[in-house]
Amino acid sequence: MTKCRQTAARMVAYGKGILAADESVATMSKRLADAGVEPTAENRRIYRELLATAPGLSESVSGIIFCDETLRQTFSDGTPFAAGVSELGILPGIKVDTGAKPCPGLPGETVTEGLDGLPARLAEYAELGAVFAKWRAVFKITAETPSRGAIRANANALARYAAACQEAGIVPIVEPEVLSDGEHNRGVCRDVTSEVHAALRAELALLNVDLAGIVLKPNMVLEGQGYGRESSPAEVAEITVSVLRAWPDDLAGVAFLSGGQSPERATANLEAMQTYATPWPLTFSFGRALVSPALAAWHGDPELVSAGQQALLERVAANGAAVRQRGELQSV
Ligand code: 5MM
Repeated sequence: MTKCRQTAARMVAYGKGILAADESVATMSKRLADAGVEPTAENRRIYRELLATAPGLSESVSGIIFCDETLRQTFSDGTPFAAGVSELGILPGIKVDTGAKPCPGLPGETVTEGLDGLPARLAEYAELGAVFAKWRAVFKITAETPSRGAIRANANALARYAAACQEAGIVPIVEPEVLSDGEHNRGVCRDVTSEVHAALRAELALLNVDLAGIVLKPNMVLEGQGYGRESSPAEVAEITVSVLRAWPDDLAGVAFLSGGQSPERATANLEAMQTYATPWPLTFSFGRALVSPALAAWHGDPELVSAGQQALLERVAANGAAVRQRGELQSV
C-alpha cells in the first residue's frame, strides 16, 4: 500500500471525520470580527489552538485542515501546530489553493488558482508536517452557470493539484463544491453535481491520480437556500448517494462539506447517508457546522475557552455518532 493510500485510509477511518479549520486570513478575520473578536494573527492562533486542543477531539476527528498562517504558528507552549496535533493523534493538513478567482472568458464564474509553484510549496508543507492537503473549486447554480468551460477548467485544476500532491506523498482532499445559493430544487443540484463529478473523474483519470489515495469532499445534494421547502434527511441521502454511485469502488472515501447548513441539519443528513451500503465511507469534513457553535460560545473571552471547546466537542461527538451507525443502519 502506498503512503498516500495509508494516510487516506486513516483520514476516513471508521467513526472519524475531518475538521476544516482552514479559513483564509480574510474569512477568519471577518468571522472573528462578527463575533466581536479583534481579528489579529494572535487571536486567529488562539482560536485555532482552542479547536485543536479540545480534550478528546481525536476520538472522532482524524485530521484538521489548517491554512498557511496556522501551519506556521505554534501552540502557546511553542509547539508548532502540526507537531502539536500529531502528538494528540490527529493528522495535520493544509489548504493549498489560493482561492477562487474570476475566470477569464467566463464572466461571473471562477476558477480556483494555486498551481504555480505548487510542487515547491507542497515540499515545504511536508517539511512543516502536513500529510494531506485541500483544494476547493466552487460552482454556482444560475440559469447560465456553471458553464462547461468553468466545469472543465476547475476539474483540470483539481486533477493537476491532486497529481502534484500524490507525487509529493501528500493526500489530496478534492473538493468540488456546488453552492446552495439559489432557488433551484434538489434535482437541479443533482444534475449539476453529477456533471461536475463526471468532469472531475475524467480529468483525474487523464492525470493518473490514484483514487485510493484521495478523499473526495463534495457538497450534499440539497435544494437551493431560496427554494422554500427543505428536503428531508432521507431525501438528501437518497439523492446524494445516487450521484456518488458513479465513483469507482477504489475511492478511499467521501467526506462531505457542510455548505452553510445548520449544524443539526448537516448531522441529520450525514446520519441518513449511513443507511446506504457504499464501497467507500461517507463521513464529514465540516467547517462551519463544527466550529460556528464554538466561536459563538468562546467569542474571544479567555474565561470561555473551555466552553468553546465543549461546543465543538458536542458537534464532533454528534457527527462521530452519526458515522458510527455505518454498518448498523445499512439496508440498501
Ligand atoms: C473552512 O473554510 C474553508 C476555506 O474557506 P476560504 O478559503 O474561503 O476562507 C472552506 O474551503 C471549507 O473547508 C469548506 O467550504 C467546507 O466548509 P463548510 O463550512 O462548507 O463545511
